Amino acid sequence: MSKKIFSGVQPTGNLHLGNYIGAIKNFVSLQNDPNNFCIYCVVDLHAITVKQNPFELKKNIRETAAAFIASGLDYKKSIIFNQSLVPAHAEGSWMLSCIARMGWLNRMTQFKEKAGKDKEKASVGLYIYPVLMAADILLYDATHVPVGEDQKQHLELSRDIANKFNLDFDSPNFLTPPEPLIQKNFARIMSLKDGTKKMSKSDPSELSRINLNDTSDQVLNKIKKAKTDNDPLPDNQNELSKRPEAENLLGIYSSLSDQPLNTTIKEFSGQNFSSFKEKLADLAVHKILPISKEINKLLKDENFLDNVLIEGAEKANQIASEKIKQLKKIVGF
Ligand code: AQP
Repeated sequence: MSKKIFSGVQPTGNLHLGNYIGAIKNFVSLQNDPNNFCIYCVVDLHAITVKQNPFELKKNIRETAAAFIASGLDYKKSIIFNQSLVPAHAEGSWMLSCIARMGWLNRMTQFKEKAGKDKEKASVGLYIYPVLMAADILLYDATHVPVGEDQKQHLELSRDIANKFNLDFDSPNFLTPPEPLIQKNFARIMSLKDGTKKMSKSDPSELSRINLNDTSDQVLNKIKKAKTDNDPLPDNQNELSKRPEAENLLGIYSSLSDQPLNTTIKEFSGQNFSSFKEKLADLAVHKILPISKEINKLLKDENFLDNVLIEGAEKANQIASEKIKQLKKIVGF
């Protein structure tokens, strides 16, 4: 079956191994299936839901585009663009925010996590972030959205918004409720400093994540310093659930070597962390270094990156502005 794919990544800093394993690796394999039509977006409107330095934001938009291309996304096969160049996203988001219910948004766990204890001080944008995400997806009639596990709840909200709009305006099938594409394995890569916390761009500790543009020395050092426990590596998966750091590192190894977790467990069972970490570091450097080199090469040509995004936005705009036109007509404008 042919799939229409849409997904996005926020330009909020260097992309890391969690973004790569949880999302971008999957973006590339979906793109390489000729049955699929793929749109990948640098979601800069999402990024400003928390305060950004304008100079850094511009840099991060280019860096995210460079990381996409360096990881294997091809701007000739997929549409690659940044969200703020296509006005339909903001316009669609407003109209859909009149469909979404407060009660639905109040249940979003990501807002609770990101807003922290003082949610009165969080931006309104952060609160309605999932509505903008729904607009992103629904404007392109995307059928499938590859995301990490952390975005599953937002995808369900997009489905609820699509169904309510279709019902409220008696327009069956006008908006397409999207299906999440969540990898069964390694959908959530954890911090190298705390196996119970998601690896994240906004974690203040650089040692918590491996960035896609890290040098080999940085990768080696971060893996060497990654938190572990004192026991040898286990011989079965059950034991891993009680050892989050071991589970995370073995998961990263399995994903990067494209082998099932059980095979990795067998390979390292009974060994101590130091010898396993050496193997993991070699593998991570082998996988990350070509991406890192390519990112740094691409970043030297800002015009090229800007043109990829502008040309992608022109193609995206053709699709999204047509959908907005129809949406306005249905709403009565
Ligand atoms: N740790 C992770 N494990 C697996 N997948 C992950 N993703 C992010 N972190 C992990 C997936 O990457 C895609 C892009 O994410 P994003 O940058 O748009 O937003 P995020 O989930 O908020 O990522 P970060 O790194 O945590 O950014 P900040 O710190 O800025 O909030 C998504 O598909 C996501 O699931």
